Amino acid sequence: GMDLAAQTTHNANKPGEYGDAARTPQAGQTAKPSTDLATASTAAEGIASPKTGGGQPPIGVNNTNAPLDRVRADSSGQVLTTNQGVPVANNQDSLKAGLRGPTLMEDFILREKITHFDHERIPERIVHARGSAAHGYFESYEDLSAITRAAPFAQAGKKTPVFVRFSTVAGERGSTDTARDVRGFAVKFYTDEGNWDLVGNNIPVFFIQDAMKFPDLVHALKPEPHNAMPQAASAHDTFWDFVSLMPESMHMLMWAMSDRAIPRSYRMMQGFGVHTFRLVNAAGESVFVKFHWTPLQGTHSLVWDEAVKISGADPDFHRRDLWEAIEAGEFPEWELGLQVFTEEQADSFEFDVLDATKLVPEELVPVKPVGRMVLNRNPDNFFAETEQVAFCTAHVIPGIDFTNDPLLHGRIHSYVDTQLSRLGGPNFHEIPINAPVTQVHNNQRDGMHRQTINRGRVSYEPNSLGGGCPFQGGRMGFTSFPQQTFVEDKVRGKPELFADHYSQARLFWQSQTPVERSHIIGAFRFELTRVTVPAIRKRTLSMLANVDASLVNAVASGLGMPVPDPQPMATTRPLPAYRTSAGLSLLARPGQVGIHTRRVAILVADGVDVAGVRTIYESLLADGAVPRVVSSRLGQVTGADSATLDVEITLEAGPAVIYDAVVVPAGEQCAQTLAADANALDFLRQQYRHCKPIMVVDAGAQLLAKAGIPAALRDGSPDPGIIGAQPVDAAAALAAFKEALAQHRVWVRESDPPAV
Ligand code: HDD
Repeated sequence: GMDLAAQTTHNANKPGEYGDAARTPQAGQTAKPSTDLATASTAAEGIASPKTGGGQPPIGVNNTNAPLDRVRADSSGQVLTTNQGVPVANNQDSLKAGLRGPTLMEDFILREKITHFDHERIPERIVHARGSAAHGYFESYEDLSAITRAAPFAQAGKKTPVFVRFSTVAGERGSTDTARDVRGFAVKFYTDEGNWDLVGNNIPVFFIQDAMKFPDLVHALKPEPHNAMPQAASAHDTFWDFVSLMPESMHMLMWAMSDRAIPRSYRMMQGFGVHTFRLVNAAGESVFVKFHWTPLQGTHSLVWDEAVKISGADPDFHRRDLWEAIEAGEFPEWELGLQVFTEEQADSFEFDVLDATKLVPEELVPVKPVGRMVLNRNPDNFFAETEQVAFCTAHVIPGIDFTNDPLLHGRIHSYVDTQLSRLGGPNFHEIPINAPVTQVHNNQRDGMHRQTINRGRVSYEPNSLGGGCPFQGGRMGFTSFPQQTFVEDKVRGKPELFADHYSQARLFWQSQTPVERSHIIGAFRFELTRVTVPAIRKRTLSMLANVDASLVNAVASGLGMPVPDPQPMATTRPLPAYRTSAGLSLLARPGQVGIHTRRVAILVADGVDVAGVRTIYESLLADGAVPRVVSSRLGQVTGADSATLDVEITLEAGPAVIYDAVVVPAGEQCAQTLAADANALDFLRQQYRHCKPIMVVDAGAQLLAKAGIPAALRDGSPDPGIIGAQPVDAAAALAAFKEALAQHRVWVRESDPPAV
């Protein structure tokens, strides 16, 4: 098991880590207790949660925690020092020749402080600069040794610590979380056979087929080089210029224009390894595999207008959401699924599994659940952990191997290489967050910022002076799968099947519900409206014409353009005729997971039914939702019966878009007061427009009328998302409201253009 006490291996390079020395505070030091790993997350301590029972995080042992104690610093009760450990007497004033005299060169305390500050920033990631991360563990459901010798799958119930970083792709480090973009989903497994990084995205396919095109793709996507605009957006000329000349991007564009690219939360999105990988067992037998992460929180997205407004209201929306959920003990969880197939099966597919613009439909190869991943601890320090973590597709372990996907091969080079400049040298593997929990022994030496103090005179192999150590592992070690290679001419080119750019884009479109299709049309219309060159719009439409007639007609009409001829295809082969694949639709996925972590605003003013608010508040809280009392001003409001209620946030500071639903409680005077505040009326209009459940009690209904919100749908039937409660049936109304909240959105209300 991964129980630290039972751990026999220890990293000789880091002798203090597992020894008692690391756990016993030195005289005069206070150290964070690290022996009880289950409660190591101080933040999660003492917070009762239905998931965690008595306030304890689950037994998810995370043994990345103890090794990091070596480098953790806690300044409580400590004197301020320089980096040399010299106590500092005065941290306010520089050393001067007289109170009004010049600052002295000899002020080493000032100079050390400023010098370190001057170098605080490191280059941001060229892509995926904006991200958020958390610690946790992966637990295998079963022993998968029949198909892979990879350590995390060695036995049922085995736990492997992980560090997971979610990210956007295009935006810079300080950019908004809710931009329309692909999301990175990078998992570092600290296995007992070394680190394995599964560096995936929340979309199972990619824009391009060959790493040769990656710098071009990123240059086209990033802010344009002459004026550095736009930030964190693909809606500009250079991006669409490039992709419309690269029809292989069509499938990925369909996903990127869907609601997948505006997730409600990092906790509510799927993850994919994208490429076809190999699993290899101890006997050296191999199968192909695709990796899928499915969130237990359900898969949910924002609507575009909401995403835009959240960018202003809370640009850290996803970072905050992940952080707060973990602090509250609502540990996000994903199930890992594998699509396993043989090389022979792959040969029979109508697409090439080495083409990263294609997915393997679940109807062809079902997804087999093999384990779960729980994130249960926030980082202690953003820079040291989230910023310095280095994911590399080259980091594989025995049992996991590559295929000949040309995109993957370029990545194997790129990730290690980029860390050399981003993290400043070849020793980035020694940065605590990147260091494996297993032993590291080799003859690599020196370089910038070397931490390890290698002992002895031997740094070569073979050697006799070191007794031949470290020695080659042979069958114990990583052995590349001996895939047969064929003697062919050197060539720059692609297999024929790579030239089908449209059939899976069409499969995706056909698998979407009408609501999702309408959102995809809206996204293409928005992005191409921001494109200023008509020829680029036209060329993109000519690609869409190869996907679906209703799609291209709707987008063209939104742009006021005629539908052009379809772009000539790169292949003359007949395209495979897919029908639909249920798993590709977000809305078709089972998402009924209750109302945990759903944010509910309760709008109040003087005269509100305080007892009613308390009942609703406590009932929502009891089911794991996050209610907030919202009003025009902070302070207290006084109910009709002179009971008082604390306001938690204002309409200005916590606008509609950061909530999943709203309640307007009873109270005649309350409704009148709110009706005079345009912030309250805007709040309700936006909740309505974004298809969120609205509960109104008694006089609260007047407020909806004042905001111009219709109680009925266009066909005259009552809006199922507007739940009216009278005192007699308050309990039933609350139950109906929670049901609507669990569904997340009331799509039947939506229209394009919006009615309210
Ligand atoms: Fe990449 C970062 C995912 C293609 C080169 N990539 C990066 C991250 C993710 C992905 C999640 C952020 C990791 C983190 O949180 O630190 N990238 C993908 C996926 C791809 C993909 C799923 C296609 C299947 N990437 C790709 C190609 C190349 C790169 C083809 C280059 C040939 N990616 C990089 C990089 C980055 C990176 C430049 C920037 C920062 C870093 O690596 O550490 O090396």
